[in-house]
Amino acid sequence: MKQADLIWMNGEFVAWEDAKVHVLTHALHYGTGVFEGVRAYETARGPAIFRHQDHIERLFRSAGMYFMEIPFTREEIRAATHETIQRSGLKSCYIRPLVFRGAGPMGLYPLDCPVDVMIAVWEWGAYLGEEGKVNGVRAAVSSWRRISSDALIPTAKAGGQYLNSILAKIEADKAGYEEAILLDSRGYVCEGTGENLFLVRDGVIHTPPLTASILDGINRRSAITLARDMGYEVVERDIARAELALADEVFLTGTAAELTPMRSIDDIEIGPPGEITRAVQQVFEDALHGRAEQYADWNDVVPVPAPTP
Ligand code: PPE
Repeated sequence: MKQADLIWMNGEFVAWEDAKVHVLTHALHYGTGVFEGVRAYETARGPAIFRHQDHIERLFRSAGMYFMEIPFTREEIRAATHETIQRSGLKSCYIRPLVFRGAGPMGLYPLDCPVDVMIAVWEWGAYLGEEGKVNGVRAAVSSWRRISSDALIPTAKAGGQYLNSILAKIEADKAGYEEAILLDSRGYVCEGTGENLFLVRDGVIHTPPLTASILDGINRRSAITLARDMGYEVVERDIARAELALADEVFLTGTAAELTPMRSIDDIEIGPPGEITRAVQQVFEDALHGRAEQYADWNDVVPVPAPTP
């Protein structure tokens, strides 16, 4: 992993190897942290962060739902992210902002612990493999159901919640699959361990609605917008598990996974990436890399620092 030399921690830059926390950090024990996964791409206008403002907004919303007050403004987080990328010298990178309950009193009541913030960047290639992005991944429906809104907050990106995805991911890997698909508590299709899911049938694109306990993915929203602009019909509705087997095409979206086609589910062949998946993937990649004029305001260009005289 090509990493940056510096990590931004609570308003200062520290060396990558010195970005440490105390073992009594509350978030280590109870998962009381919220985070984002963001990507910056090399574009003709310089490195540009895809839908940066939307990620910052979600970070603040996730923090708020766990009563964490972020001791920086949205604009400060944005500027700190820009500077972290500038100082890293990376042209494209994955960006991980994390807001977490730091070292303080132990026990479940967290509100007396400090709120710490860090931003790290590194180079991260194709999340589900380069081969998977081109030819599709093999997935299985998990025996674990996705966390539901009567026990946790599916729309929040909180560390502790990810133990759910982690159980599903390990199970899928041990069974020889690249990814898991979780159903929601009612048994409808929800999402992957770190991606939203779309299926295509008879030329129409379908994706589970927010009420199916999904994460309100930023790339999901982007894919919906792009596909509709391309003239496709996109329907947000509950999807029964058996519909996965009947689908003509299935694909996943997420910051890390970008747009990754699915080749088989539970050993039922879907086949190589279909026409609609490839068409949407193409425009999506153009938008990520700042090549799509129509979506240029999705690219937050990292300013080049003025040369020191
Ligand atoms: N569902 C889940 C559970 C999820 O974690 C992600 C992102 C998505 C859907 C897609 O959301 P969005 O990135 O806004 O389109 N998963 C992040 C974490 C991956 C990781 O391994 O860490 C990501 O893609 O960055």
